[in-house]
Amino acid sequence: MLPEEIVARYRSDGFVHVPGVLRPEEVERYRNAARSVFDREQGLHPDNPMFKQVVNIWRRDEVLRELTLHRGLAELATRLAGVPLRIWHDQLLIKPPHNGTPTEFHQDAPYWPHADSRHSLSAWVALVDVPVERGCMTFIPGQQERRDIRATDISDAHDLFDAAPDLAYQPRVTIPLRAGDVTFHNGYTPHTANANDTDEFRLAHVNIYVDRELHYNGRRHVCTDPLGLEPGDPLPDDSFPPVPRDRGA
Ligand code: AKG
Repeated sequence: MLPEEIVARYRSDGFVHVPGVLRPEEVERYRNAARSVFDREQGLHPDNPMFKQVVNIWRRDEVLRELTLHRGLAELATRLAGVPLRIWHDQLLIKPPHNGTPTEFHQDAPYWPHADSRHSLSAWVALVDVPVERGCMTFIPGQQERRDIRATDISDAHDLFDAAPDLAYQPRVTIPLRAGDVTFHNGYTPHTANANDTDEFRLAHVNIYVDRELHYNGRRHVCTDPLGLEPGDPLPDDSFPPVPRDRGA
């Protein structure tokens, strides 16, 4: 169970680092699976040097499905969020060695077609050691109540600060991770990840959890476009599984 102090820190900062969530043997299994996905899947934007982004791998890979639906991670996320959750989507974000391209500052939730959402958060799971030089995350603390910022361009280093100039002068917190560590961040916490300037792959698996009771708002998104949802519909359980799953499910 998470100490109250960690939950309090998440609530005030909008992110928190939880070391050692995965055991070394789990990490190795998921890392091998992620590496083979890198070799066999094209990802969303094949020409983008920022990362290879493979979405909803839980539907195609039995091993990574376990990570996306991981009970321990879902329990931690639920404790932090304080509301029942479902998976919105997962994503493998793989930065090859010396990729030369950071993921620029943004909030996540403005991209999503959600209404009535009480909380959303991501679990960013390090499948390798991620020192600063390999592309770990940096957060701007205490900004998770901001709802005034448009969706910004993650390939433009200035766009978030054009949209919200005051953020340029806020302190930033950079969190290097050991393999098996996780950072959880609120869907509205501004964050960035630097380029991978090492000889090793940066392998990160991200579980994105959202309020189980939210509704689709009608906007286009790669995860909902194929489903024919109407504005006001709940997200269907088969595509966006409620978590933690019932034991044995
Ligand atoms: C996220 O998980 O929301 C990110 O933006 C991750 C960026 C990255 O890992 O490069």
